[in-house]
Amino acid sequence: MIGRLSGIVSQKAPSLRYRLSLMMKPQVVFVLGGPGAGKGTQCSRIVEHYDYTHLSAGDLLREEQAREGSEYGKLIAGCIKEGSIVPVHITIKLLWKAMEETMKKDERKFHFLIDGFPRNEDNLQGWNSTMDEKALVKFVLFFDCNREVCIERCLERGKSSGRTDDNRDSLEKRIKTYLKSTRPIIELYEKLGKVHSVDASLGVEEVFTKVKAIFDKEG
Ligand code: UP5
Ligand code: MG
Repeated sequence: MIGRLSGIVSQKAPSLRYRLSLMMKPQVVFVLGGPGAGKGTQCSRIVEHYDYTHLSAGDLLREEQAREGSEYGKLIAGCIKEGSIVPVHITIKLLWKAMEETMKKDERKFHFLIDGFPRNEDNLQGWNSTMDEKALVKFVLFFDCNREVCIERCLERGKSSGRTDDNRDSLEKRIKTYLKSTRPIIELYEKLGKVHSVDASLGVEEVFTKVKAIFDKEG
C-alpha cells in the first residue's frame, strides 16, 4: 500500500513541479516606441501601480558599457552614438541576468516590463531562439509618438541627461533605425493581435490613464 502510495506521490510530484514552473515562468511585456516616446517614463509609473519589474535594455547596455573591464564597452558605445543596434547575444545576456537576479531575490517577482527591446529582426530571432522556452510574452505596449515630438523631448532632455545620443545627429540616426528596423517588429506583433497602442504625444498623466486601462484589463 505504502509502495503504491509513494508511487502515486512520485508520479504526481513532477507534474506539480511542472505546473508550478509554468506558473512561475517569467511573464514579459515588451515596451516599444521611438526615441523619447516616453517608454522609460511610463514604465516608472507602471511599477508604482502594478507588480512589475522594469528592465530597460538601453539602461542595461549603458551600465555594461560603463562597467570597468567590459569586453563589450567599446562596441556598445559605438552603437549607441550611431543609433545602431547592439548584437542580440549581448542584450539578451544582460536581460536574462537581470531577470534571474530579480527572481532569485523574490520568486514572486516574475512580471517584467522589457523596455526598448526587441528592436530589429536580429533581436527578435535571438529572443525566439533563446528565450521562447524560458519566458512568456504577454503583449507589446506600443507608445506611438510622432517624430517631431520625439526629437524635441530628447533634445530637451539632452541639456542635462549626459547621454551621448541626445543630440540632433544621433537622434536622426536613432529615428531612422526605429522606422527601418523597429516598426516592422511592432507590425509583426500587430498581425499576431498582441499590440496595445497608446497615443504617446499626450501629456504624461493622460498617457498613463490609457496605460492603466490596459494593465487593469490585461494584468
Ligand atoms: N517625456 C516623457 N513622456 C512625456 C510626455 N508624455 N510628455 C512630455 N514629456 C515627456 O522620455 C524622454 C524625455 O521626454 C524625458 O525627458 C521625459 O521626461 C520626457 P523617456 O521616458 O526617457 O522616453 P524613452 O522612450 O524611454 O526614450 P529613450 O531615449 O530612452 O528611447 P530610446 O529607445 O532611443 O533609448 P534606449 O535607451 O532604449 O536605447 C538607446 C540605444 O541603445 C539605442 O539607440 C541602441 O543603440 C541601443 N539599444 C540596443 O542596441 N538594443 C536594445 O535592445 C536597446 C537599446
Ligand atoms: Mg528609455
